[in-house]
Amino acid sequence: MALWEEEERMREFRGGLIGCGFFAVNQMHGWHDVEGAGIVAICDRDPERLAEVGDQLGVEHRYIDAAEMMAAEELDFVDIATTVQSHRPLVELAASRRLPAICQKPFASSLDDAGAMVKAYAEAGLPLMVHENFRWQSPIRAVRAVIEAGEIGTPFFGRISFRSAYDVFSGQPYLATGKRFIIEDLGIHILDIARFLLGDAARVDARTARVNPNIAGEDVATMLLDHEDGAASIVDCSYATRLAKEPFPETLIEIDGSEGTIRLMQDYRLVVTGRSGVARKDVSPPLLPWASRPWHNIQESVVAIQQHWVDCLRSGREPATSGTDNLKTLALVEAAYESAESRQPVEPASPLS
Ligand code: NAD
Ligand code: 89V
Repeated sequence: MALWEEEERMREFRGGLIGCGFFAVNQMHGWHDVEGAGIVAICDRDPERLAEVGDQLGVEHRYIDAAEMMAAEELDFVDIATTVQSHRPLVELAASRRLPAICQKPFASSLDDAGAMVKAYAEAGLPLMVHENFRWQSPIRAVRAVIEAGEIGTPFFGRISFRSAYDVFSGQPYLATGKRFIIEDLGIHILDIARFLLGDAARVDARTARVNPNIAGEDVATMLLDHEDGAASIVDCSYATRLAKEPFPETLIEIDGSEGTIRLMQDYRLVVTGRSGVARKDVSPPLLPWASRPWHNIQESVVAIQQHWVDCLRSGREPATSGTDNLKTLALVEAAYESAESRQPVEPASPLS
């Protein structure tokens, strides 16, 4: 169902961004590149961050309180770029003001909170999207396109792997302090990619480790997934892996199918061995004018997911990573922690049942 009458839907949508921290700068640049929407007001409870981002990106309307911004501005949506603790109150506030919302990952730190946000938006009849951008990276989409084309037949095995020793803590110091780290912050993206490529998973068996003594949570996770369509996959993540050439933030992928294989290797090299023979392709993401290596892969995906949001608002389509969809990724995160704790396979919960 389209939300707006035709004329209304063709105008530029007015967004308000909440949380002007480390990652929001990418989102702000992304909004400049997106067609059909722009950010007209920003909010951060930290006046310094507010001033810095407002000055850098040229936004005059600035608020330290999200409720005030929502009341004072004529907004079509809000983009919530804060850390997880504030997601539920901000999303519920936006729902109460009947504002479509994008919320950063991790959507919530519990399935109950996530389910409550999804329920609030379902009752309001409004769109809610989780900013789960990794599946929007062009190399990942290239892999999915090969599977969809039937080039390798029916997939029966996958390995979705993110191994690095990149210092993520200097940009995001909070990552070093939480009881949970790599599955909740990074594994959540990689589990979502596994779902995107091989479908939903019915069981997960996980092991975790903490190698870096200076952080509180786990920095290594190895997960075995049983997908509902019959494939098995290994999702492995590490921030304790020193390699000859640092691959951050590349996700490396192996998919084996009944008719062939896909390999997405370091430096964005894609090799497909399939029905049409062997094909090699460079699937490097473009370096956008405002982007910087090695983050350009993630930065490009920010533009793609935000454009998808605008296209969905216009058409009334449900976003691919809607709140409802993301519950399944979040349920895998929870199941992985439970499995690592019990050392037993765990079936992810069905949060809305
Ligand atoms: P950050 O701490 O640098 O920024 C968060 C900002 O939100 C801070 O400036 C803080 O003052 C502000 N804030 C918090 N609560 C607020 C509230 N109630 N009202 C107004 N302002 C509030 O964090 P970050 O590193 O930018 O991460 C933000 C989110 O983005 C996290 O959930 C993180 O997991 C996610 N993230 C996603 C990606 C990705 O690729 N999708 C990459 C990095 C971070
Ligand atoms: O994407 C993220 O959520 C980031 C990073 C890539 C550093 O893990 O926190």
